[in-house]
Amino acid sequence: MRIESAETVVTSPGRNFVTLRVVTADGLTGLGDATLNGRELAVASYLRDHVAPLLTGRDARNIEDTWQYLYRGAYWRRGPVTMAAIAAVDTALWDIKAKAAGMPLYQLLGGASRRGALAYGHASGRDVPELLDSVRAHLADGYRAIRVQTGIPGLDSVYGVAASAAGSGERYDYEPARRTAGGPVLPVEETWDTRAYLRHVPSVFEAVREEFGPELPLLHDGHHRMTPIQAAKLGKSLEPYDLFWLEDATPGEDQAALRLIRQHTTTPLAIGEVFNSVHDYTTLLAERLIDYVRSAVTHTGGVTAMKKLLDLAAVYGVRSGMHGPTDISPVGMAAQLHLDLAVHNFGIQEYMRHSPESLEVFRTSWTFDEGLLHPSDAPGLGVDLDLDAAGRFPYEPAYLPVNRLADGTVHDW
Ligand code: GCO
Ligand code: MG
Repeated sequence: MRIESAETVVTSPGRNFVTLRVVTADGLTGLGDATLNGRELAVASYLRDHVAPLLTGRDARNIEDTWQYLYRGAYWRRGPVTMAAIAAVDTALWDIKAKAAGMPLYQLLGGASRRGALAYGHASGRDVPELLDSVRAHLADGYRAIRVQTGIPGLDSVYGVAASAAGSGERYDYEPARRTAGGPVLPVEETWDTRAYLRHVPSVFEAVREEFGPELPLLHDGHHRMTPIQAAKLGKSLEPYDLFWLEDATPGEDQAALRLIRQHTTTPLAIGEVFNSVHDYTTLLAERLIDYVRSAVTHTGGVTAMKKLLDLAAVYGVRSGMHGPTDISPVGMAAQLHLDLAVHNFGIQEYMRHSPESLEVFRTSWTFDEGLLHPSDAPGLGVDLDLDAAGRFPYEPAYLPVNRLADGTVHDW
């Protein structure tokens, strides 16, 4: 099964996506997601200029060997650009293998361990009443687990709060990367105050629990902004509201910081959406400092690497909670849904709905019923790429925001 071509497709149906499309001599097509929000063209060039020439003529069946060839063979290891590129190749080859077998990918990963994957959506509001409306809208749309983010009194714009907290049926999903047609574009700058945040958040969860009761799984993302001692304080102050998890309490590269948080709170902890390798997790797993692994297939080297990471996590009783914002393309999401269905240590799947334009370009077959996602039984990943539709949405430069403290100091966003 010889690889005939490997084409990198950049398209922007409402937001930018990078997709690798691998075609074999016997006519099978595989797709892989390589989208790195705000740095898309770096991965597109890595694939086009450095990886595609190595793929032509290779045997598409040898997924592990191709992974090692691209990882060890590059000499330079890890990093989000490299690992997103390897992920795209790996995912496309799994798509091809499953199509050749005439099976949905999850069958090749061991078969279904559950009926579907519990998904959480992103409720948000500029204030508490708007947030409560957004939670209601998510419940009406079928979500059975909900992430809660709000505006902070005194701050103009805050991570995780959608521009409009629309009602059911309307779009309410948060899209942080801002596009400016025609560029050049500079990132939007936001102002941050951790003390104001720490004062406000417990009252938000109190209001949500009062309105919706104790059952509903609630999640929250700290988005890397706290020091370890501030994160410990927040985890403690949220204990009465029984969170499903507190995510990215501190910047992820400091694994040892999690020790301090863990010593102070029983609020479950999730981390890893900006990680790109199993090596980012070794201390966190071996010392049981986290409860959920947040990596995405797209940024961690694909299905092969994600499965190995989740198997290592299983040894320590740590579960999956794969990253699923809209910047993970429908191809990347589908790959995760197959893993979600197959692995034993599944925890939860983040699921933000893609825009109607994105779903014109990427034809998905997954279903979302009663709060559970299922990847469908279509052979392969179950996603098709409409090249004509992709061509109608050319790339537009976009950046994620930059965060500053009131005195101008750059802070983690
Ligand atoms: C999440 C993430 C996202 C990121 C985004 C950056 O938990 O879903 O924090 O909202 O900010 O993916 O590209
Ligand atoms: Mg996050």
